[in-house]
Amino acid sequence: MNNIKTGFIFDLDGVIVDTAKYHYLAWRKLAHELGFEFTHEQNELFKGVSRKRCLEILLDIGGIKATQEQFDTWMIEKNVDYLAYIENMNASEILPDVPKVLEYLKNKNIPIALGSASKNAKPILEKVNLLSYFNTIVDGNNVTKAKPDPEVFLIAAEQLGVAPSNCIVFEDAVAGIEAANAAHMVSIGIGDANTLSEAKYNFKDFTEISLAFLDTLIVH
Ligand code: B16
Ligand code: MG
Repeated sequence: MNNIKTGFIFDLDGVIVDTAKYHYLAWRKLAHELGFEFTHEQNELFKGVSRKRCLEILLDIGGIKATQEQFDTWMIEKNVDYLAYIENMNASEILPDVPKVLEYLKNKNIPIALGSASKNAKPILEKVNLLSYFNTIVDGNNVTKAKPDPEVFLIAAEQLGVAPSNCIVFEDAVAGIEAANAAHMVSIGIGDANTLSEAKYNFKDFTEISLAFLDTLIVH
């Protein structure tokens, strides 16, 4: 019988795959069309942030006022370009040791959720062949409030049937760590420890996470 009461929730971009580089290319293309530059540094502001909020920030950077119609058109245009960039993604783009961790949890029958701001999460997981590891996918299509609101993670916990305080969240974005903490979950920052200083634990990537450490997080 599976008596494990712990659930694991993974963010997508920056945790499972590096789609940030494709988001960047699509936003930069739009910025160029609108006549301004969009840098890698500015792209950092977009991590974990919803598509709508990203466009608002981009237009602020370019000093552009948009009508609602233009705003909607540019949202669609960015996503069409983004989908073209990710079209050929495959398993080679999975970040190091992510499959090892997923496999370990799956073999222990531990429920696993995706908790992402992206509305393209499911097709991306399909492309990289990881969809079958997830008991539930909660993404930008299922939430009304974006991270740092805890909604995405609370829905994931509910769908996994696990108490929020027994959920572990892997996140690469400041807003995501804030959301996990607000949900009273165990937050694990993946990336720069200084940037993600609010996380309970910090790792550069999954190669630093041992299976013994995962065991310490699992409540029976
Ligand atoms: P989409 P995550 C986030 O993914 C990205 O980090 C962020 O840059 C992007 O704007 C957001 O998804 C929405 O993505 O345009 O595909 O709906 O880190 O929450 O997995
Ligand atoms: Mg992310």
